[in-house]
Amino acid sequence: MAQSYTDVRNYFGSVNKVAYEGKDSKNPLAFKYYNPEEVVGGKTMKEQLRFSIAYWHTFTADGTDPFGAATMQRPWNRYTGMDLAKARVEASFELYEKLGAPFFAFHDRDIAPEGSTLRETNQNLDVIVGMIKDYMKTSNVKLLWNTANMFTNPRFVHGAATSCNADVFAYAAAQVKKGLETAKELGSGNYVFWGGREGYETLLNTDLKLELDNLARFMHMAVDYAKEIGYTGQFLIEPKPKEPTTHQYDTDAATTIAFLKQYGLENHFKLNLEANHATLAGHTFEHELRTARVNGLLGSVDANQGDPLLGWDTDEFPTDLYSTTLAMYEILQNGGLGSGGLNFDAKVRRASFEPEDLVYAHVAGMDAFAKGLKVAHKLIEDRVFEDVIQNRYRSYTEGIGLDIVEGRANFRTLEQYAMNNDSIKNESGRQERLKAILNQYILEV
Ligand code: XUL
Ligand code: CO
Repeated sequence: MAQSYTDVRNYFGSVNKVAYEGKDSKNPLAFKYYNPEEVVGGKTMKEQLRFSIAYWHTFTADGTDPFGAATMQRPWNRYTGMDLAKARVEASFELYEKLGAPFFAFHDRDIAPEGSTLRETNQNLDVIVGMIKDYMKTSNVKLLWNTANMFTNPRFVHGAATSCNADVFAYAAAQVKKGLETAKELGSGNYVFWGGREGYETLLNTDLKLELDNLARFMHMAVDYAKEIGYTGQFLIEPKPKEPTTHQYDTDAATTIAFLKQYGLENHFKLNLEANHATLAGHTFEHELRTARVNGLLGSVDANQGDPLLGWDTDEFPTDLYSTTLAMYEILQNGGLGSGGLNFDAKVRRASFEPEDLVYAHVAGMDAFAKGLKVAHKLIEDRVFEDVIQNRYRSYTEGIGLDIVEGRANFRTLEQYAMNNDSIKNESGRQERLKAILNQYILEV
């Protein structure tokens, strides 16, 4: 344990280090499926899952919503200002260690309060980054990613890199510059861009082309600066279709990939995909992961889930085994997440206000992904879907199909073929049978 900066030494006093007890355990503070050292698919679960805790939801958020005041009981809230920031660091490392979480993630403004000038804000940041660095020396916890909060302060009312106001663009650049220095200082594996206000409310006052060009200019400047200071972590963009803006430019995986390719950024960025952002975009989580994967751009995951009855980003802890299984299927097929991980961008419900709820929530999410990993691994090992898919597309492995994929066919040769082939036969897609098999695996693995 590093030096104590406050007089509280134990913020989660009633909680011991969470241990794996197996699926029959009734202990709410034990893992039922997540066994960090168990090997699944040639790596330990810890290495496969690379769990990360989100600073903003777990240590900074207070439970306010658009209709109600703060509800969260947080022992560190007895402090204010920089003392509060320091207490949060202590509490955070206590929780990482108790949960055995190997990573964490933060926005700059989660960890240190803004001062009255940018210079003062950066000084606050330096103090807390120094403290985090100290804690990292004596723990095994690493920074999965950091990012800049360029959406809370009123200066970002029209956006950051896509603001109509060049002074805001400059401020945002200064903020990301500092963020990249922080990433280097703390050895962050990745640096994330989530453009919460990089979008628009109405086209009636928006120069969409200039805003997109400026966003790309900003990203190129970030790439250049990282190179200049020797920061070698992976850049990630996190798509979301809307909220807080009506239309966010990085709408979904496909739109973001098109943006990266349009502006020559595709070799510098990958995607950080969030389950609830996928569903807000009208996609499944696995659709987003697959789209990134087949384009070689799957970088990291914000693990959570939305509520199908609510239309907004509820950021619930992931407990849906179908979703975690199909997500892990994509991640395993991707050969893992490289420097990325599964970051719980998830918050306890406003009514789950006790500190212990934070532990229950993470245990639930970690177990749900551990089970998903095991099921997905077995599905892949047994080639359940691979064999079905291979067989379904077999017409492209010979004859006219092979001519198509190998570039020997054209409209003339295809017309000739079709003219002589009036009895086309299709086969069933067997969707219901496949879903029943998926159920069997989830229930039995
Ligand atoms: C917002 C969201 C962010 C990003 C980081 O919906 O997901 O917390 O993950 O800015
Ligand atoms: Co997120």
